[in-house]
Amino acid sequence: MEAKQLILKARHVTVAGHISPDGDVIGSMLGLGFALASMGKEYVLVLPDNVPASLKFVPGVEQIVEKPKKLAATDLIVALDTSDPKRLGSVYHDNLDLFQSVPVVNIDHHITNNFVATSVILDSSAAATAEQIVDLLHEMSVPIDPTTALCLLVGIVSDTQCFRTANTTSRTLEIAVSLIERGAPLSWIVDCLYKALPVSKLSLWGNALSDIRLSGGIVWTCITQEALHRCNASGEETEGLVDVLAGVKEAEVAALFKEVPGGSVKVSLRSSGKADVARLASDFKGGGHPRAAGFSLECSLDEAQELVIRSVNRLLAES
Ligand SMILES: [Mn+2]
Repeated sequence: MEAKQLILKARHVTVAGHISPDGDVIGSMLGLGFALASMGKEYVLVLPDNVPASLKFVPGVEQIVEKPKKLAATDLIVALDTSDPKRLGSVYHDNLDLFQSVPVVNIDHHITNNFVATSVILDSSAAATAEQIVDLLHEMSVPIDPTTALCLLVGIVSDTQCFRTANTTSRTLEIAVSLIERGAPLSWIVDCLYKALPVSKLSLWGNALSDIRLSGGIVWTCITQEALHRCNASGEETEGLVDVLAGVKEAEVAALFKEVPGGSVKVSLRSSGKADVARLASDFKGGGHPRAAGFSLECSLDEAQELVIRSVNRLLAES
């Protein structure tokens, strides 16, 4: 059965998002949630992590159940912006029986998608999952009210970094226009997302940027646990730093290495287009898009840098 039929048929829908939630997954979850409410359906929104403080401005965000223990009975699970069930974290691992027994719809735009579900809507040409939700609501003839439009525009603005990424298409802009026409306040959203720099974040970035390295076509830097403590910054305040590195003129690939407690390193990669970093990320069991991808390594910061810089060099030589 198709996704829209599954949604139209369900009375109670569980909408799930991915670990390290971003503006796209939160905007998409809330946008779909408000639409489900207007269709007279019961729903619950669940995340395996906390909503970052920077996204608390999105209307309805208090409805999101963070790190639920066990999911309640439901007719349908909808996993958003999630390329792999593992990206649902504990929401998936602690509810395997439920995932086996009810239909699952996956709506995603990552080219590395390998989600096996009852119905998968995969559109790697969509700049954001929120864009896909707009299409789905149109297909189901569900009207989009101003609050729903706002949430969905948050998803599009944040995944395209304000309509600047390479996957921003004329279709993305058309959908954004339709949301603005339905009452979504674009400049307010942009202010909420981008005029919101805490000093701790800037001092962390300053620290990391003063230690920037460039070799071959790669620019990179690291965030240590020690720097996070010293700057009084939270782990989520590294969000966006790799995109600053991606603006470096001399580099084809930008990398950010973030030390995680417990002995692992989170690697975020950006490419100016020559090298496909999604390919490299999938070699390391991660995922993403050709120009933006990430993965984790169980090793020290030094080892991670050595391994990744070598792999990126090889990738650049091949492309
Ligand atoms: Mn997304």
